[in-house]
Amino acid sequence: MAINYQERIPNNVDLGNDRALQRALEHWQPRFLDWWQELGPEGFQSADVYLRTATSVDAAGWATFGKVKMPDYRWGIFLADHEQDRMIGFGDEFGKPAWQRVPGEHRSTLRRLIVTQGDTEPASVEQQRRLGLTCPSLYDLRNLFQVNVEEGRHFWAMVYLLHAYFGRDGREEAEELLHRHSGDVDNPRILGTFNEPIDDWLSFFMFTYFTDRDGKYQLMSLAESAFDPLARTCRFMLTEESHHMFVGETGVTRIIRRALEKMDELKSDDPELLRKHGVIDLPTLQRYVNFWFSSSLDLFGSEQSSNAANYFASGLKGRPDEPRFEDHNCTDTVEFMDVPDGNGGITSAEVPTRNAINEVTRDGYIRDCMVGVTRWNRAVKRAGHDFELTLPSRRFRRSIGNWSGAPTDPEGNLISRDAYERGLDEWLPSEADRAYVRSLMKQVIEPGKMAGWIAPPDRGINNQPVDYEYVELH
Ligand code: BYC
Ligand code: FE
Ligand code: FE
Repeated sequence: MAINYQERIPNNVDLGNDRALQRALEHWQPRFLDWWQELGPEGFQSADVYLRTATSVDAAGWATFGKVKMPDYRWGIFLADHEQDRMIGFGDEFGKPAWQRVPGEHRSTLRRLIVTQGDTEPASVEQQRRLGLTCPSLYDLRNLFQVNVEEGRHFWAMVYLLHAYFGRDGREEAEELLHRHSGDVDNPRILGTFNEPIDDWLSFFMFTYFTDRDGKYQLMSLAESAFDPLARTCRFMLTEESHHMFVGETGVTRIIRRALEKMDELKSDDPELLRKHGVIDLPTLQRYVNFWFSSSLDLFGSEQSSNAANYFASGLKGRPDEPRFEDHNCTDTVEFMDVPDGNGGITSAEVPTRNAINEVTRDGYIRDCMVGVTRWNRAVKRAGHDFELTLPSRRFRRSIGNWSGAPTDPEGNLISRDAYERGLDEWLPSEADRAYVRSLMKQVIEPGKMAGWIAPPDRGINNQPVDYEYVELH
């Protein structure tokens, strides 16, 4: 297959003059397209979708809007602009020049980090592949597809690094990324959350709010990497990530708005009554928050991690916004954290900062998650209701780290296993909740129309009206 490189694969990595990379991509690209057809958005491959495409990294090119069929989307390869004389910003190599090639001693660790990041991108597309069939509006359908094609591009971004810097091993890993599948019992995606099904739009908005935000924090950590091509790749990915979280935050805002309207109309906050009128009650929303927040917290890894310490020491992975910290060495400091003492109590552990990097990153993430929750609560309060959404404790329902398997309530109090098992029915979406939410999922595709459980957005995309035909179905 002949590829016209500048046209077909927009890039700023001089792909047109890199024969080895061309050969690797020529082999991989048709397999990517097969994967997209098979496991990408179901039922919409021939629709014209109003999409943003990155054609360059400058202000004029990074967000070019137009209607395209998704299989014709131009998945490009972009690195943020090269920074002259960039220095390593943390760890044992602090102040030395950033690496333009992969140092032999870090090769396998770096490859593993890139593969783990790369694995999540196609996983999310697989998780979301059937959502188009139940979209609440054309506006939302378009946003789903925007997220999907950009996760596809993030997949390309990691495959580019594997192809360009890791030789044969890298090419093999790039193949494997197409073979693991979300939820596959024999060959699942690497990280837990990316094997959870997303078969309703409430889960989609929760995922883009909570799980894409893990993406933001992991990309910020990798954007500090001493391996300059990885840092620059992640910096550009972050520009796209903010739209994904916007979709999640505004999606939940619109669900709340609709619920509040109904509560006013009915003069009631009775979940049963609200359900009869086809909206999502706030306690149900809280249970979905509990599920997706706790699941996403696990993605940061263990609170005490020698892996994280090694990444930091060797300069592979820093902390989000590393320049904001005063100490970039972190050999003389400790962090304190609560851990279960093994006898039903809680004790404080002193952990060398380097080993606590995952927890430091998680702290920033939790603060960032709170911002939207506070905004949601303000809307509820302004409407005159006293319901408050909360984030559960970071100890709640964890499967990774110190609190893994420790039975706690959402406030983080250790409780008996029995009480925990019983509590879960009330704290997490029940089968009945899921069935109810699923029952609302009916496709609405008339331009400007919204499903009854969600309010319209404040504005359209790229200054288009809300009733613009964002997706043309044929
Ligand atoms: N599930 O010391 P530990 C995104 C493994 S999201 C399963 O605790 P470490 C996106 C770990 O690999 C961002 N396994 O933690 C969002 C290790 O295995 P080995 C994705 C897990 O090593 C939405 C062992 O447990 N990017 O982009 O510091 C849509 C002990 O490890 C989990 C990244 O994650 C888990 N939750 O790992 C689309 C960045 N957690 O070595 C996209 C790359 C840990 O013992 N990954 N393990 O075999 C990393 O930086 C790190 O590997 C982790 C933490 C953040 C995952
Ligand atoms: Fe991504
Ligand atoms: Fe994303």
